[in-house]
Amino acid sequence: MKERPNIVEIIGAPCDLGCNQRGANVGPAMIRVAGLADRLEELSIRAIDGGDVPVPLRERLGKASPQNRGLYVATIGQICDELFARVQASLRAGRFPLVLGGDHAIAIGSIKGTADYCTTRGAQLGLLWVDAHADMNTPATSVSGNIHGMPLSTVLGLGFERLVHVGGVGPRLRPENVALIGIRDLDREERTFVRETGIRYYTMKDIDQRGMYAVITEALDDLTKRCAALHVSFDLDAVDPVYAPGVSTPVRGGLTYREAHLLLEVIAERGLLRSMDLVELNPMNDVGHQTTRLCIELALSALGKAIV
Ligand SMILES: [Mn+2]
Repeated sequence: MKERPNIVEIIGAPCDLGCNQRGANVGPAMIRVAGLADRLEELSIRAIDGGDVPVPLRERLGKASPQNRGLYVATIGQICDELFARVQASLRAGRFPLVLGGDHAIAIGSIKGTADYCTTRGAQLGLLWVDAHADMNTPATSVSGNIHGMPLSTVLGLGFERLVHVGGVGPRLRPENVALIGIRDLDREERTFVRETGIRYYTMKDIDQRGMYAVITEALDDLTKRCAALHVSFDLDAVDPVYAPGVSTPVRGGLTYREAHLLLEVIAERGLLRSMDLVELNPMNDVGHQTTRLCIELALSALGKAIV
């Protein structure tokens, strides 16, 4: 599967239950209204809108507290089970699932869906996690208890059992097949975990020193030794807040506009990208819809839009 995917299935996951801040649940609607499908069609990519996975209204679930945190874990588990099934169905139909978050917790469903699809076909999935944060907390290390800070450790097999077993299957991803790119804000225990778990990681310092092209080329050269398929989980907060203010947890010192595009352009050139998440757009914090527009542009770069 070297060619550019020519049918993209847009799947919305309008969930903000993984974080304290409201607003990420509006992300998929904003990206659609701003014209994602039309822009894909301009690239001669057929866009099919698969609609949203059902997400219950937060107002009807009650507030999360240390005492009833299980409430959101169970609900996020259901949302991710559904997303797991939807992503697998999309891949089976020969489509490219483009998953719109929602907070980053929803990536548990999409990544497990693609990883399980690959595993059952004897292939390994490579995961590129692009983020300001490592998202590698566990219920034991998390200060906030927010599940959007835990999805990477969850897909590696650590954390809430309900979420580790989304889709009814165990962990399907090997740590050596994961590359974390753009990190600059980690909790203390998370740092130890990132170092010890065996994943590849590239901090903003690495990107500053070596340049994005060298970093992403090295990451891809290694992943593609073992992996015939790639998934990108792109958290908008990886990008500097100057270009992407519309996120829930902005951190200064992030990717420039061009570094973000170059990353995805180089990934697209390899021809192995099978699925992608674009998460953590929070339109409530956006300035003039620029982060929504950036989401669309990044999707186009990942799907093969070249400058010339
Ligand atoms: Mn994240």
